[in-house]
Amino acid sequence: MEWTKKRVLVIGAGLSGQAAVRKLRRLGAEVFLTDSKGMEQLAGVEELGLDSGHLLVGGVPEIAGIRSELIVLSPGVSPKLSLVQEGISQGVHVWSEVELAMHDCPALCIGVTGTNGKTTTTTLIGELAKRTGRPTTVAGNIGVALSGQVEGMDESSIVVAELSSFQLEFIDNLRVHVAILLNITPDHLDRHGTLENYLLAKARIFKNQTATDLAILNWDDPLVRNLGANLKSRVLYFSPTSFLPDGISLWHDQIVYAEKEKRTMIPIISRKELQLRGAHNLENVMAAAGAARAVGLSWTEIAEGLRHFKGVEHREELVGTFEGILFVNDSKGTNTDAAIKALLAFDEPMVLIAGGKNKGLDFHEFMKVVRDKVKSLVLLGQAADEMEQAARDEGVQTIIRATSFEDGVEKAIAEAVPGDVVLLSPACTSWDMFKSYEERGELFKELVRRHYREPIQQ
Ligand code: UMA
Repeated sequence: MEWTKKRVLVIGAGLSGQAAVRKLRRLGAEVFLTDSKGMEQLAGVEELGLDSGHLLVGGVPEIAGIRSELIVLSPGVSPKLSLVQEGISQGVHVWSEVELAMHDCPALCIGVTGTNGKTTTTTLIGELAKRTGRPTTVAGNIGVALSGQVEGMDESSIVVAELSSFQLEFIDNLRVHVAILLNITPDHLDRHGTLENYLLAKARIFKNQTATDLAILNWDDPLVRNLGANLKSRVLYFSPTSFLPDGISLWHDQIVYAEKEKRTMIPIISRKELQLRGAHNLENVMAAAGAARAVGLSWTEIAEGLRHFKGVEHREELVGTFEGILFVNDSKGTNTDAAIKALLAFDEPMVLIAGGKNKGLDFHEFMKVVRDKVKSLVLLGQAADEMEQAARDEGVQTIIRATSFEDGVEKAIAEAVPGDVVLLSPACTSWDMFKSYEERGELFKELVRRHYREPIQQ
């Protein structure tokens, strides 16, 4: 593609938008950046060095005045935005930032999508891929924009990309050589409208695969399993609950790889050797093992990597045990399915801190699990009223309302006794009170540590 003087409009000036601007300018394009926020609310934009004619922040500019040939859309910007709609109606191409990042990158791309487990799986694959000795980059929805991370990579390099439905919605030629779809449960319905649309966006990860590529799919999730029949690529299924004669699955307590044609079954690792807790983590481990095998690691090397992996921050992260109470930070649990999985990973009596900004989800199924697993529910944030109503409908006994995040943590500590778990797993985004789930998780850890001053055991 000829980039010199190509007029490109980047929408959204967050991590993705800024990384896109830097890449486009390196390529020689003429870049316009817009954001609904004003300069005073945007960090890092000044350093991009765009002049006032190209920095169109604090409102929505007229598409006609820009005459852009390409729009690069930040993932958090809805395609329903008038600017995007006008562009599309005028035949302007729309790319997501990941398409721009990868369009000239010759590296092997491993992409991970799904509703939950993406970050754990992406991180784990990154750790495993590094064991091949090949240059490896981990980026994408995980919190680091892909643009800028993949420069200088060649055919021998590996890019491990966490890909969200928002990013996949606007890919064009992005080819994901090893594509993983972990699971699908309702999420981001405020953006996609229906579960079907959300699934369609996720399934775009397979769009440009060829017969030599690999799709790794969850056999136990019918929506995911059914996609396998219509893919151009080879399919590897995994099942965390039952034995598969072809694929990666569970045989008693062993994770095994079986090949029907060769009549072989290779034990990979016993689940007891894994440091990750919870049945859902088996999905992540199995998918990651399949991807690692596809880039040439032996099963023994894979087992070694799996044995060492401790998990990721803000995802069922063990903060520490203070006065006999275990504190768990699952700030990344931003939807009901993730929060349910965190609840099911612990057998101890539990105090749950939940709430934040709802993503258009119904809380009733979640509250059934809360009723069965949780002794006290502390609610906070914008969604607290809606959550309390669902909790009452489902018969949750002890519901406590907090006036702030700090108040919520103090109230949760007051409810807990030695032997309990205090779990932050909000089932909501953090965006009503924080910039990100990371900021929320950091504050949770800090408040807990501050309350106890010194940990009794870590
Ligand atoms: N904006 C507008 N107009 C709009 C909407 C937003 O101008 O109509 C502007 C905002 O004012 C803001 C900018 O767009 O300045 C933010 O863009 P963004 O929301 O795309 O945020 P980025 O900082 O670019 O971060 C994005 C991902 N965020 C989202 O998808 C919401 C990050 O995933 C990702 O790590 C990052 O790109 C790098 O790839 C976060 C996330 O929450 C972790 N993802 C969702 C999830 O995992 O559930 C999908």
